[in-house]
Amino acid sequence: MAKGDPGGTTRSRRPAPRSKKGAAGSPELVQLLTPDGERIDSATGPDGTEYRVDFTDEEYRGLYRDLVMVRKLDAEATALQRQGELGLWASLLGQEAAQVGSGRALRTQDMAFPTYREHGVLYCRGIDPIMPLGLFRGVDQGGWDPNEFKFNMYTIVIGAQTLHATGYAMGITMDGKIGTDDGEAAIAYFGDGATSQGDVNEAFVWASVFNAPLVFFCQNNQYAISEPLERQTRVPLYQRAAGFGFPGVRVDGNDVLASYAVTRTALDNARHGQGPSLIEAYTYRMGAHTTSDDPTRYRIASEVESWQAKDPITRVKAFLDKQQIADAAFFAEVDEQARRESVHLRERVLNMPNPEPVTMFDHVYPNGSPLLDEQRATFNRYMESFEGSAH
Ligand SMILES: Cc1ncc(C[n+]2csc(CCOP(=O)(O)OP(=O)(O)O)c2C)c(N)n1
Ligand SMILES: [Mg+2]
Repeated sequence: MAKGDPGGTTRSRRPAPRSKKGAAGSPELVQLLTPDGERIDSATGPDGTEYRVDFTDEEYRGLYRDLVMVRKLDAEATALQRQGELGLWASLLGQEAAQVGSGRALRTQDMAFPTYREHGVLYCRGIDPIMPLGLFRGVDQGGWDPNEFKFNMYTIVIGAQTLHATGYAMGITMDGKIGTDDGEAAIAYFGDGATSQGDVNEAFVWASVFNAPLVFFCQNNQYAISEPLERQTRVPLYQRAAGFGFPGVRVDGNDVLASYAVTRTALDNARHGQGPSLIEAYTYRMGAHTTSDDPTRYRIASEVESWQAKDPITRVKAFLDKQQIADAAFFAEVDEQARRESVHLRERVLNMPNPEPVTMFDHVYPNGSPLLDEQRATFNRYMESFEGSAH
């Protein structure tokens, strides 16, 4: 999607379709685009909030392009891992709408705290998509500047980033950067499994009692590796928020429009001093947990097929097509761009230089440390011991 402020302007708009409370099959789910590509004008959340989006045709096309791009780049990364070029990859397949919708809802000044799967949000923040591949190839530790892009480093420790985000958001308040349209907010991404972690529950408490400008964005992809959702909770996850004293909403995470709408509203509420909220993006991990996992060991094919019918990209394509917002030439051009960029990504990954082993001691502390200097010297002596040998 083009840079700017999608949904926030008043250029040529589509006429309003119907309005709806909840969505088909689930009275709790905020949905603005059905799996068949039907637009719903507005949807009401559990606390009565009305959600709607107001995009130009160009912005709709931009969202479609984002979704196709992130899926294609992700597929390329999976292929690279299969060919031994990455150590591991955590695919976002199936979660594109939750990530692009929420990622595009962030304003420039907002800070995001990802897990290890948020390649779509990373893309929306304008970070070169090769960055996480360097991390999973083991040639660097991520490589992007969190402050420049307002996107923190990937976090593998489940739930830890929710505490980092809470501290950051409390800092926003202490700096007096809330209360206006230009105010700041933070968003913490985590999974359904992470909700069972102490860190996440502690983050809920702290964010709540300090009224932190923070959006907890839980992508409920139904699994924590092989553990299904029913092993994490007896109540819908968004309802947990009530016990901590802030609002929660469940959104159709395969609907890019609804994901955008709920995230934009939650962030704007936070920046205006209304405190934290929880978004449960109800979605499905279509692929394996990571390339080290075999999901056929713990879930049945018919379940996967039932979610294929709710594909996040197919429904946007159907909508664009039905509304004649895009034609065959546009779809072909997007596919071609995605193909070109994935080839380019592959070429660049294969040409990433291998770092000197001793560089692992760099960047640990900004100003170094005597202990690390000693370890570096020991390591250098160890490496030198191989010089002249066949190893
Ligand atoms: C503190 C901690 N415990 C265990 C793990 C191992 N682990 C890695 S991913 C994962 C499951 C996470 O599931 P979820 O929060 O639903 O996120 P998803 O991978 O589905 O996006 C676990 C248990 C870890 N990385 N960190
Ligand atoms: Mg999960």
